[in-house]
Amino acid sequence: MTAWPPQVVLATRNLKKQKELQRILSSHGIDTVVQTLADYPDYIDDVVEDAADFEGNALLKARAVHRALGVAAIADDSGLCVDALNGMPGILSARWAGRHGDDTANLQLVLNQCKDIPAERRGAQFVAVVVYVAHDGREFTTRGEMRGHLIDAPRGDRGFGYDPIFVADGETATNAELTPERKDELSHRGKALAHLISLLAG
Ligand code: ITT
Repeated sequence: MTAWPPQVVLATRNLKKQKELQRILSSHGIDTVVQTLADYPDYIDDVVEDAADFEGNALLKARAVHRALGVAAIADDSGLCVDALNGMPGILSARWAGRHGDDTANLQLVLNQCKDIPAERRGAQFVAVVVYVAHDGREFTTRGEMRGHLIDAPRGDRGFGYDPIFVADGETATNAELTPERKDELSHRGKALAHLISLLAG
Protein backbone atom coordinates (compact mmCIF):
# COMPACT_ATOMS: atom_id res chain seq x y z
CA MET A 1 0.00 0.00 0.00
CA THR A 2 1.45 3.34 -1.11
CA ALA A 3 -0.45 6.47 -0.09
CA TRP A 4 -1.09 9.14 -2.68
CA PRO A 5 0.79 12.35 -1.72
CA PRO A 6 -1.00 15.72 -1.35
CA GLN A 7 0.52 16.76 -4.66
CA VAL A 8 2.28 15.16 -7.59
CA VAL A 9 4.11 16.81 -10.49
CA LEU A 10 3.02 15.65 -13.92
CA ALA A 11 5.98 15.81 -16.31
CA THR A 12 4.22 17.78 -19.00
CA ARG A 13 3.37 21.20 -20.34
CA ASN A 14 0.25 19.80 -22.03
CA LEU A 15 -2.49 21.29 -19.85
CA LYS A 16 -5.22 19.23 -21.52
CA LYS A 17 -3.44 16.09 -20.40
CA GLN A 18 -3.15 17.51 -16.88
CA LYS A 19 -6.87 18.32 -16.84
CA GLU A 20 -7.75 14.72 -17.75
CA LEU A 21 -5.39 13.24 -15.17
CA GLN A 22 -6.73 15.51 -12.44
CA ARG A 23 -10.31 14.69 -13.39
CA ILE A 24 -9.67 10.93 -13.44
CA LEU A 25 -7.92 10.91 -10.05
CA SER A 26 -10.72 13.01 -8.52
CA SER A 27 -13.36 10.66 -9.93
CA HIS A 28 -11.62 7.83 -8.03
CA GLY A 29 -11.82 9.85 -4.81
CA ILE A 30 -8.12 10.78 -4.81
CA ASP A 31 -7.64 14.42 -3.83
CA THR A 32 -3.99 14.72 -4.87
CA VAL A 33 -3.33 17.99 -6.72
CA VAL A 34 -1.75 17.38 -10.13
CA GLN A 35 0.79 20.12 -10.85
CA THR A 36 2.66 20.51 -14.12
CA LEU A 37 6.03 21.91 -15.17
CA ALA A 38 4.25 25.24 -15.69
CA ASP A 39 4.12 25.42 -11.86
CA TYR A 40 7.94 25.23 -11.77
CA PRO A 41 9.22 28.08 -13.96
CA ASP A 42 12.85 27.38 -12.99
CA TYR A 43 12.67 23.74 -14.09
CA ILE A 44 14.76 23.18 -17.19
CA ASP A 45 12.99 20.62 -19.32
CA ASP A 46 15.88 18.99 -21.15
CA VAL A 47 14.38 15.53 -21.57
CA VAL A 48 14.75 14.20 -25.09
CA GLU A 49 11.95 11.70 -25.66
CA ASP A 50 14.15 9.32 -27.62
CA ALA A 51 13.12 5.95 -26.20
CA ALA A 52 11.81 3.25 -28.52
CA ASP A 53 8.40 2.91 -26.90
CA PHE A 54 5.77 4.59 -24.69
CA GLU A 55 7.13 2.87 -21.55
CA GLY A 56 10.64 4.18 -22.17
CA ASN A 57 9.54 7.75 -22.81
CA ALA A 58 7.24 7.83 -19.80
CA LEU A 59 10.10 6.58 -17.60
CA LEU A 60 12.45 9.25 -18.98
CA LYS A 61 9.95 12.03 -18.25
CA ALA A 62 8.94 10.89 -14.73
CA ARG A 63 12.50 10.12 -13.61
CA ALA A 64 13.77 13.52 -14.80
CA VAL A 65 11.16 15.39 -12.76
CA HIS A 66 11.69 13.23 -9.69
CA ARG A 67 15.47 13.71 -9.92
CA ALA A 68 15.34 17.48 -10.52
CA LEU A 69 12.61 18.43 -8.07
CA GLY A 70 12.85 15.65 -5.47
CA VAL A 71 9.09 15.21 -5.45
CA ALA A 72 6.59 12.50 -6.37
CA ALA A 73 6.38 12.58 -10.14
CA ILE A 74 4.06 11.15 -12.75
CA ALA A 75 4.32 10.98 -16.53
CA ASP A 76 1.92 9.97 -19.28
CA ASP A 77 3.30 9.01 -22.65
CA SER A 78 0.54 8.36 -25.08
CA GLY A 79 -0.45 8.34 -28.70
CA LEU A 80 -2.60 7.06 -31.51
CA CYS A 81 -1.59 3.81 -33.23
CA VAL A 82 -3.25 3.32 -36.63
CA ASP A 83 -3.40 -0.26 -37.97
CA ALA A 84 -3.09 0.76 -41.62
CA LEU A 85 -0.03 2.88 -40.78
CA ASN A 86 1.71 -0.05 -39.05
CA GLY A 87 1.05 1.43 -35.61
CA MET A 88 2.16 4.97 -36.40
CA PRO A 89 2.07 7.81 -35.41
CA GLY A 90 2.55 5.92 -32.09
CA ILE A 91 5.27 7.55 -30.00
CA LEU A 92 5.55 10.30 -32.63
CA SER A 93 1.91 11.35 -32.21
CA ALA A 94 2.65 14.79 -30.71
CA ARG A 95 4.94 15.77 -33.60
CA TRP A 96 3.63 13.71 -36.54
CA ALA A 97 3.30 16.72 -38.88
CA GLY A 98 6.65 18.15 -37.78
CA ARG A 99 5.84 20.76 -35.17
CA HIS A 100 5.42 19.47 -31.61
CA GLY A 101 1.88 19.84 -30.29
CA ASP A 102 0.21 21.10 -33.49
CA ASP A 103 -2.97 19.03 -33.00
CA THR A 104 -4.75 20.26 -36.13
CA ALA A 105 -1.83 19.60 -38.48
CA ASN A 106 -1.16 16.19 -36.91
CA LEU A 107 -4.79 15.11 -37.26
CA GLN A 108 -5.02 16.38 -40.82
CA LEU A 109 -1.91 14.48 -41.85
CA VAL A 110 -3.29 11.21 -40.47
CA LEU A 111 -6.60 11.83 -42.28
CA ASN A 112 -4.77 12.46 -45.56
CA GLN A 113 -2.64 9.36 -45.13
CA CYS A 114 -5.76 7.25 -44.52
CA LYS A 115 -8.08 8.79 -47.09
CA ASP A 116 -8.15 5.80 -49.45
CA ILE A 117 -8.35 3.19 -46.73
CA PRO A 118 -11.77 1.47 -46.67
CA ALA A 119 -13.93 1.48 -43.53
CA GLU A 120 -13.12 -2.13 -42.61
CA ARG A 121 -9.40 -1.35 -42.40
CA ARG A 122 -9.58 1.89 -40.42
CA GLY A 123 -8.91 0.30 -37.01
CA ALA A 124 -6.79 2.22 -34.52
CA GLN A 125 -6.08 2.46 -30.83
CA PHE A 126 -5.02 5.01 -28.32
CA VAL A 127 -2.31 3.86 -25.92
CA ALA A 128 -1.19 5.48 -22.68
CA VAL A 129 1.64 4.42 -20.41
CA VAL A 130 1.70 6.05 -17.00
CA VAL A 131 4.79 6.00 -14.80
CA TYR A 132 4.61 7.09 -11.18
CA VAL A 133 7.83 7.69 -9.25
CA ALA A 134 7.06 7.96 -5.55
CA HIS A 135 8.88 10.44 -3.34
CA ASP A 136 11.19 7.61 -2.15
CA GLY A 137 12.06 6.64 -5.75
CA ARG A 138 9.90 3.52 -6.14
CA GLU A 139 8.59 3.23 -9.68
CA PHE A 140 5.22 1.97 -10.92
CA THR A 141 4.28 1.55 -14.59
CA THR A 142 0.84 0.86 -16.03
CA ARG A 143 -0.69 0.85 -19.50
CA GLY A 144 -4.14 1.39 -20.96
CA GLU A 145 -5.55 1.02 -24.46
CA MET A 146 -8.73 2.14 -26.23
CA ARG A 147 -9.66 0.38 -29.48
CA GLY A 148 -11.76 2.04 -32.16
CA HIS A 149 -11.61 3.33 -35.71
CA LEU A 150 -10.89 6.53 -37.63
CA ILE A 151 -13.59 8.49 -39.41
CA ASP A 152 -12.84 10.63 -42.47
CA ALA A 153 -13.60 14.15 -41.20
CA PRO A 154 -13.22 15.67 -37.71
CA ARG A 155 -16.29 15.96 -35.43
CA GLY A 156 -16.63 17.57 -31.99
CA ASP A 157 -14.71 20.12 -29.99
CA ARG A 158 -14.04 18.43 -26.67
CA GLY A 159 -10.87 16.61 -25.68
CA PHE A 160 -7.66 17.26 -27.60
CA GLY A 161 -5.24 15.80 -30.12
CA TYR A 162 -6.77 13.16 -32.39
CA ASP A 163 -10.08 12.96 -30.47
CA PRO A 164 -12.20 14.49 -33.30
CA ILE A 165 -11.32 11.69 -35.76
CA PHE A 166 -11.57 8.68 -33.42
CA VAL A 167 -14.66 6.63 -32.54
CA ALA A 168 -14.20 4.08 -29.75
CA ASP A 169 -15.57 0.55 -30.14
CA GLY A 170 -19.26 0.46 -29.15
CA GLU A 171 -19.71 4.24 -29.60
CA THR A 172 -21.05 6.33 -32.46
CA ALA A 173 -19.75 9.68 -31.15
CA THR A 174 -16.13 10.67 -31.62
CA ASN A 175 -14.01 11.09 -28.51
CA ALA A 176 -14.39 14.84 -29.03
CA GLU A 177 -18.19 14.50 -28.80
CA LEU A 178 -18.26 12.32 -25.67
CA THR A 179 -18.82 13.84 -22.25
CA PRO A 180 -15.53 14.06 -20.34
CA GLU A 181 -16.82 11.42 -17.91
CA ARG A 182 -17.61 8.97 -20.73
CA LYS A 183 -14.23 9.54 -22.35
CA ASP A 184 -12.53 8.81 -19.01
CA GLU A 185 -14.51 5.57 -18.58
CA LEU A 186 -13.35 4.31 -21.97
CA SER A 187 -9.99 5.93 -22.43
CA HIS A 188 -6.45 4.60 -22.49
CA ARG A 189 -5.59 7.23 -19.85
CA GLY A 190 -8.57 6.30 -17.66
CA LYS A 191 -7.58 2.61 -17.80
CA ALA A 192 -3.87 3.21 -17.14
CA LEU A 193 -4.70 5.38 -14.12
CA ALA A 194 -7.26 2.89 -12.78
CA HIS A 195 -4.52 0.22 -12.90
CA LEU A 196 -2.09 2.55 -11.16
CA ILE A 197 -4.61 3.33 -8.43
CA SER A 198 -5.18 -0.36 -7.71
CA LEU A 199 -1.43 -1.08 -7.84
CA LEU A 200 -0.76 1.60 -5.20
CA ALA A 201 -3.68 0.39 -3.10
CA GLY A 202 -1.76 -2.92 -2.98
P1 ITT B 1 4.20 15.67 -22.75
O1 ITT B 1 5.17 14.76 -23.44
O2 ITT B 1 4.81 16.96 -22.32
O3 ITT B 1 3.44 14.99 -21.66
P2 ITT B 1 2.80 15.68 -25.25
O4 ITT B 1 1.51 16.26 -25.74
O5 ITT B 1 4.04 15.91 -26.06
O6 ITT B 1 3.04 16.15 -23.76
P3 ITT B 1 3.06 12.83 -25.71
O7 ITT B 1 4.48 12.93 -26.13
O8 ITT B 1 2.66 11.74 -24.77
O9 ITT B 1 2.57 14.17 -25.01
O10 ITT B 1 2.16 12.79 -27.02
C1 ITT B 1 0.83 12.50 -26.92
C2 ITT B 1 0.11 12.90 -28.19
O11 ITT B 1 -0.79 11.83 -28.54
C3 ITT B 1 -0.75 14.13 -27.95
O12 ITT B 1 -0.10 15.30 -28.33
C4 ITT B 1 -1.98 13.83 -28.78
O13 ITT B 1 -1.76 14.25 -30.09
C5 ITT B 1 -2.07 12.31 -28.77
N1 ITT B 1 -2.97 11.86 -27.70
C6 ITT B 1 -2.64 11.27 -26.53
N2 ITT B 1 -3.72 11.05 -25.78
C7 ITT B 1 -4.77 11.53 -26.48
C8 ITT B 1 -6.15 11.61 -26.21
O14 ITT B 1 -6.67 11.20 -25.08
N3 ITT B 1 -6.92 12.14 -27.15
C9 ITT B 1 -6.41 12.58 -28.31
N4 ITT B 1 -5.11 12.58 -28.63
C10 ITT B 1 -4.29 12.04 -27.71
